[in-house]
Amino acid sequence: NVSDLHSVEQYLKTNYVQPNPEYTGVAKGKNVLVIHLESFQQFLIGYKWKGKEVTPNLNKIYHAKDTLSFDNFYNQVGQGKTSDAEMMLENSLFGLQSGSAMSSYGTSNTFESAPAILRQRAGYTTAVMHGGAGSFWNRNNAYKSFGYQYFMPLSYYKNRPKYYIGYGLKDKIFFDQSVKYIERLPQPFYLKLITVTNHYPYDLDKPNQTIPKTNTNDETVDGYVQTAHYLDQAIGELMSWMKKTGLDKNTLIVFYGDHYGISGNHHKASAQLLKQKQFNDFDDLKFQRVPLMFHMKGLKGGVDHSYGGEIDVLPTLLNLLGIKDNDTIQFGHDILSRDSPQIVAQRNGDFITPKYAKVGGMYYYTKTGEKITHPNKKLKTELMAISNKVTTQLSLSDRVIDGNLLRFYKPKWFIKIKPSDYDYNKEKA
Ligand code: GP9
Ligand code: MN
Repeated sequence: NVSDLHSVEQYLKTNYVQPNPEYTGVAKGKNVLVIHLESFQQFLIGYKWKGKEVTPNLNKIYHAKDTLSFDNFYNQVGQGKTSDAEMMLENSLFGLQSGSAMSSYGTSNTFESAPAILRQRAGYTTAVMHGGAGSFWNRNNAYKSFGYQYFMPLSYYKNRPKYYIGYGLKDKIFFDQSVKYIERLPQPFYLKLITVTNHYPYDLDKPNQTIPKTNTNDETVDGYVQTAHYLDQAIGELMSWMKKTGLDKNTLIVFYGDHYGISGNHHKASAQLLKQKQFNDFDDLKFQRVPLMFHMKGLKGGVDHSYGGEIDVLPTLLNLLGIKDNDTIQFGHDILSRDSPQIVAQRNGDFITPKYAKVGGMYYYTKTGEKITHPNKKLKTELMAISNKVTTQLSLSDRVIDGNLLRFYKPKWFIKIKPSDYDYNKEKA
């Protein structure tokens, strides 16, 4: 109810973090291409198997001088997996403690999402393309609530038995067929491409297995490098198409991993992959880091070690585009800001900061991974204060979603989204 809204507004006012002025508007007016790297973990960047780089294309992008790469960027998904990542990146609202916010509230809730903000503030044409079923995670309804003008799921693509694995078209085929739609998008566009081949249990047809499996003998882990390698090749093909068309000159590409691929109950195999002797819950949290990269011709790039999470991507992107967000209800902040608290909440109340982490009820020193078993009074107070900030941030975000509070608040420049304005059926495109 409205009193909840006041506590949300109060919290956001006191916790507002000024964006980094050095980056304000550096990508103003550019196309924004968001590439969703399915189940892609940060450790794959630079990882070699049998002397071969698993992801040579993404490695090159990661180290390029015009790429801003983050190496302490964490996924913050709950049970909603991909859909929680989408909820966070489009709204800077967390998914829920259980279930999928996009499935349960995507149809009926009021949102003030990225596509609507970019369209209303800067005339962007907005679209999502995905080689899987449009109904998965309730996307075909949620995207209307987010104000996406176009959504092209599998029904827009030519599908053949060999084209499809797991949850959708193989990424190379998906990209290859998407380019004719991308060419027809009015610019500037805000376009999200959702990949899917690098998805548990990492099946891939023999001709595409161009790197050997790993040998942990955990069959749900050993195929991971093969589908990651395949995804990377698909990215390489897309990047050369971008170059050929000149789109690379006026497009900011946002790469992000949506969540971990190897889940928390494969410690033995994960330790083998990382050539580590021991591997505990804290190692697992770090192992689940995912990439975030902003790649754009002329961008002052480099590897930034700031701690941040998926909740922070939208505010960071809006600052790069020169779009103000100080009157929106968003729970993240610009990762590049010097005033960032660098407290990265996990959906279950765990957290990590440059100094401390809380994983499964145990506290750790982040730098060394050492357990904090007997904190003195001062340290205990500090750890409790961080823990309280995390639970407050999560519970207020939950209230916005559970209470559909954006019905009662919008920035004065924002025009309320009408989902009925959008129709994603193919014949109407
Ligand atoms: C489904 C695909 C996979 O369309 O995005 O979703 P996930 O299982 O990772 O949530
Ligand atoms: Mn996913």
